[in-house]
Amino acid sequence: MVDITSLEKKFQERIDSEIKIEPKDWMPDAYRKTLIRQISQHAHSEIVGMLPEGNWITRAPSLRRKVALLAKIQDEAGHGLYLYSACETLGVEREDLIDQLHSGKAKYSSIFNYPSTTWADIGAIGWLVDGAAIMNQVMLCRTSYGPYSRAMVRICKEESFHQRQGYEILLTLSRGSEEQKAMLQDAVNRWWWPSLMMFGPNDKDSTHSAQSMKWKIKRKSNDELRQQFVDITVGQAKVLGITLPDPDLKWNEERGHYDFGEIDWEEFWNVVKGNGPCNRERMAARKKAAAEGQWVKDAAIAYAEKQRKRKTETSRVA
Ligand code: FAQ
Repeated sequence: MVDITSLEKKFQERIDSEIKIEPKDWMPDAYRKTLIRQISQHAHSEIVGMLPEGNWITRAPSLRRKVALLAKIQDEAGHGLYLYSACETLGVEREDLIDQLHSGKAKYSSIFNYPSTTWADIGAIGWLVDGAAIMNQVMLCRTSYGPYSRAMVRICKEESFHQRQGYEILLTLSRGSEEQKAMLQDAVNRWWWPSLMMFGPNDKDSTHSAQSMKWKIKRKSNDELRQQFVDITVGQAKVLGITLPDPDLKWNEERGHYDFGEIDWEEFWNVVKGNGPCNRERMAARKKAAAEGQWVKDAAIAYAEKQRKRKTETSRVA
């Protein structure tokens, strides 16, 4: 009989020795389950995350801006695909994951349920949303599950480019007319708090953190990463000549960090539960895209099947 306790002990020893876990290795069911949960949520976030930016493709202020925005959104589709592939190595079907998203069972990042109402929002998404995503994802390059960790290395390279293009949009606005400066400030006022929410609940309220840290799926806690993000971002805001919408934000000499105000957790959980400003709109857009793209999937499957048959016939003749 298999001794689960000794398998679990060996598994934890591998993690503690920084040996990556690969798809065919033995792993506890709960490790597999939490990875499927986190990686699929992450994949869904990348795909739903294309929508607020997609809203501005036809209205980008110049050809150069349009090309960069298109490329960024395509990168995000690619990130979603690497992550769905990484998730499939854990024994789940991509179609099932997508069904869970469409039926409202699966979560995706709260941030993508806010509207992008002006061009400055595209800069703010790049600077703050990609900035927060990178802060979280750099540690995930060292996550204990091999396929996830390798996907993250590639994703992080692209995300840092996204963050810079967003910041550059804002820098341009900051040197523009009074209206442009006001548009920049307004976008940052609206995206600041939702960006801080991206890191998840406070450590004391985080359901999965302790176990995920033990398994080295997560290397830093939600609060640690949020603090790191605030510390880095304040200086960048000064260069833009804007204020961050938090009267409690101030340098704490003793802690060597910025103190910041309390997040509106009621708003956060409301958005997570599906009642944010754009949750319904986002899901409707995803479902419409899936239905309208079904013929492409059908055609690709039919083509692959035809190729497979042709190969079998050729090898029979030979
Ligand atoms: N939104 O126990 P914890 C991007 C849920 S990618 C919604 O702390 P955990 C790229 C959490 O799932 C952004 N739900 O959970 C881009 C759990 O619920 P469950 C996405 C949230 O997993 C940029 C419950 O709360 N990044 O932005 C959120 O240990 C620009 C309790 O929470 C990733 O997914 C939230 N913000 O820590 C694309 C990174 N926070 O599952 C386009 C990978 C928490 O029990 C444009 N994920 N919840 O039902 C992670 O690192 C982790 O999953 C955390 C949450 C840190 C997000």
